[in-house]
Amino acid sequence: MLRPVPSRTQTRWAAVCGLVAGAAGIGISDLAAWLAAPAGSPLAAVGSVIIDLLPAGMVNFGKDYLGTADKPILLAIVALGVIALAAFGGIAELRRKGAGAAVFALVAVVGLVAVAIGSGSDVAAYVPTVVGLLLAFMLLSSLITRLRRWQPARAALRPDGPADPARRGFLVATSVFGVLAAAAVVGGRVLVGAANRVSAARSGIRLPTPATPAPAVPAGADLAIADLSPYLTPNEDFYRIDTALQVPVIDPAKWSVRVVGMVEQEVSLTFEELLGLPLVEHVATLTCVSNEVGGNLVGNATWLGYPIRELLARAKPLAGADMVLSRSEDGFTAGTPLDALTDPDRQSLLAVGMNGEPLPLEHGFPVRMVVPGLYGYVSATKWVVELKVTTFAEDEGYWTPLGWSARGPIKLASRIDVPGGEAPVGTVAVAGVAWAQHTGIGGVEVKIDGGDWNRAELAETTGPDTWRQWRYAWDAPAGDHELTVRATDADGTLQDPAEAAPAPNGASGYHSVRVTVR
Ligand SMILES: Nc1nc2c(c(=O)[nH]1)N[C@H]1C(S)=C(S)[C@@H](COP(=O)(O)O)O[C@H]1N2
Ligand SMILES: [Mo]
Repeated sequence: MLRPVPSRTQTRWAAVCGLVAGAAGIGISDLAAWLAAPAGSPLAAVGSVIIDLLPAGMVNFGKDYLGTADKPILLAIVALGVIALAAFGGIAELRRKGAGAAVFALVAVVGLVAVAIGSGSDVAAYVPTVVGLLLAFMLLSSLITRLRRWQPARAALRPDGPADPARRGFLVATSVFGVLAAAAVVGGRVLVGAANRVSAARSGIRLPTPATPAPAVPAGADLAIADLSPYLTPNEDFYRIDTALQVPVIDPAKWSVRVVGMVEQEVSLTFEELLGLPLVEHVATLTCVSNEVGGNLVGNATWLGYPIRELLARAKPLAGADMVLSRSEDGFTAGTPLDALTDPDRQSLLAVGMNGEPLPLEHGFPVRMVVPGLYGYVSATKWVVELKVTTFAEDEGYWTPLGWSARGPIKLASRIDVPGGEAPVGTVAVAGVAWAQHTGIGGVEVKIDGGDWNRAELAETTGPDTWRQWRYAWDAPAGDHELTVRATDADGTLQDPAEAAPAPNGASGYHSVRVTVR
């Protein structure tokens, strides 16, 4: 079939369509990266790969002559390259349906390869490129369809004929989407750029040596059984719970926390001042009130921070105050009993470090609270910016009006991690973790089917604020079995067997697993 050869005007407009769609793709992928996966910006990923491929001499030349503008300039060059290819894709799409899609897909593949080089196994990092590609192509094909309808080739034959509604439709759509695409490019860059700058600032932080180091983790704290939760939870495996749609991006140079409310003296502290104070290191197990029996919204880390009691001592709480309402940069609040924060025997920290690194962005960078013994929703405010000394009568934390208790001490709990669903006949290691933060675990027992409770062996710990691993050597006979665990705290209190859902103040009941032995 013969296709009409597009006129030059039409070809030019097709290039404009490609350009608009390409820009939209870049902008949308950056916005998606900002929302979902900051490492997933294809533009930034391609930029990083180019920097890695360039000879060091050239990179340094760029730094010397362009200063900190080197990266924005590189990204602008990459973006222009993408847009030029997209313009070509527009022309290709006009000539032959689907040809533009091929050009766009090719550009996206380059982006995906760059993302793969940068952040490998993180699946979320690929989403922004794919979303950008799909939207860019949808836009391109819709603009090209309008362009075909307009047929400037024919319109050009009668330049002063009646206004062509198809022409108007095409021009309006192209300019509206052109403006939106430009806004997306600028907005996406600004937002992702801010996230990347803060990540870079975080990488540049050297945490001070603690004035009070945590006790060394005893070798016997980790039984090193396959699939048993490690004593210390690596940051990348640490559970994450928050109300933030978007991880707050806070420049540490601009961060400060203020102590206000029922105090003699308002106090404020910058990040630099905080790092200059004598910091304490403390190992503590964080737990979410939403954790189901046997669930994994619990993790153990070495925290580095400044005791909140010291900060409160400077502010001098007034008589009558019984709560501190901590507020995060994104508006979350937690109501913590004042005495849990002033207690000289409880290491409640304004934490800056987690397992030897600055806090990861999603775990509260630059500063969060950690209070041993209390569920996160009433104590562990991430991205904390204000501590208001107040009363339970006067104020309530974010979750309290939504049906959760105002006070949230962590319930004594235990969990079976291994074996999974199956085990071989013979001696099987049954193992897990148990926690009773701030009291400590005194014992763990395991029951097989309807039998007696058997005492498990307890691993060591750095102190009462962390979970404890436990194991029990089970002589497993063939068949289907049910294993159940229960713990006793260091005061001799037995774990509550009554089954309760997480709301309003934490789940209770014993964890059981079914195992098939053969
Ligand atoms: N700013 C902020 N801090 C927050 C929350 C939140 O939603 N926003 N959630 C809390 C809850 S419910 C828990 S269990 C802990 C979880 O901390 P993590 O995500 O570092 O594990 O953070 C607490 N701090
Ligand atoms: Mo939580």
